[in-house]
Amino acid sequence: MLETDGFQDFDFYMLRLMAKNLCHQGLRYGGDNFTRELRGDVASSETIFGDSTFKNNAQVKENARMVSMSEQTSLQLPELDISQPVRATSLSSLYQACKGWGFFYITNHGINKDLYDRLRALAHQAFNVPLDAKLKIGPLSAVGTYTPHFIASPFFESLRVSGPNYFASAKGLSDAIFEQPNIEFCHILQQYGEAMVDLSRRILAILLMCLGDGIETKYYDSEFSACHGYLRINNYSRPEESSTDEVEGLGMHTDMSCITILYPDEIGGLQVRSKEGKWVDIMPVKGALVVNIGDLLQAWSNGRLRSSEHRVVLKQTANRFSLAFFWCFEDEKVVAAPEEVVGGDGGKKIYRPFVCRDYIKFRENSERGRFDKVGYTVDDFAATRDS
Ligand SMILES: O=C(O)CCC(=O)C(=O)O
Repeated sequence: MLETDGFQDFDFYMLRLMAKNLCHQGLRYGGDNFTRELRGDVASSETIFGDSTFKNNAQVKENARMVSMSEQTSLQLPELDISQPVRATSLSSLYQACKGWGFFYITNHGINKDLYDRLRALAHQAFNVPLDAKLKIGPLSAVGTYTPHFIASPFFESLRVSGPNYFASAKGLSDAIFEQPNIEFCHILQQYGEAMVDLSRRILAILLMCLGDGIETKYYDSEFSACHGYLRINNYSRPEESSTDEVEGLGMHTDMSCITILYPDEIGGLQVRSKEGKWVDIMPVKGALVVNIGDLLQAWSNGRLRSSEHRVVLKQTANRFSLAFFWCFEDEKVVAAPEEVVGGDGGKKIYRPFVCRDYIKFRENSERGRFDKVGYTVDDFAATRDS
């Protein structure tokens, strides 16, 4: 439960909470440059919210300027046909992509376009209910499945649906926000959730093959069979004022998953940060889903598979929509790279073993790490001192 500092008025509290978040951790939606700007120029949360709406103030323009200043190019990533048995050449290019960028595409994934279109339409209805209804499942509720605007970014809101029973989770959400029962919403999310679980298992098995002969056979069941997943439905809205500048819709972060499967829309805007710190576009590819490595698999693979910092920039006036499915170790899992996996990298363990729950707590409890945003990553939490 969040500490309310004794404020009785919920709206006022939410504003303070948002402002506090923005100030304390230097804008999860703003990136490094903007962090410095904000800390230097804005003395208090009152300054941010002192006048009318946030969307029209100078901070947004400044944020847009910062995003535009970054150098951007786009990236060619391998497309893995997940419907076919994997070939040695595919494994090799997949491994290179995962080592270098932590991102790749999958094709022939079996997610029917009609299913996606229907899910998108129903999600649109869900985001369009009055804010009061959404806040019934917001950050101050027992479930916390709705993240309102201004928590992760002024332009971002999301709904979370968790497994293993996606129907039940979606029902809890839909009963709270829709006036009438919406069973179709629950069925569609169940179908999507179950398809994602199946895909996650297949992708993970292939990624283990990348780590060496016999790794998948030896470790898939013992290490990964208790994984679980949740879906985050992301809705991005542009600031109202028309501008050609880009704004950051979701700030730089790494995912606290083993892998994440993203169904982006056609608009684009996802960017990955290179090892040298440059932002590079990951363009949507028709019919393909985007997969990225999360912190837990980076740690388990002894850093051989990279969990990259990424973000979303809004380049067009249209709203943006995405579905991000996070496939994670169970909370009580001790994450430790096996000797054979470490051996492939010179034999030195670069992370100490840690309990998954402790890492999640570390991210959630630190101002800079909360809401999945970067500031702290698994490197800050578990890297061995001499690595
Ligand atoms: O919307 C996107 O393209 C990316 C979403 C994302 O990074 C996340 O939900 O963690």
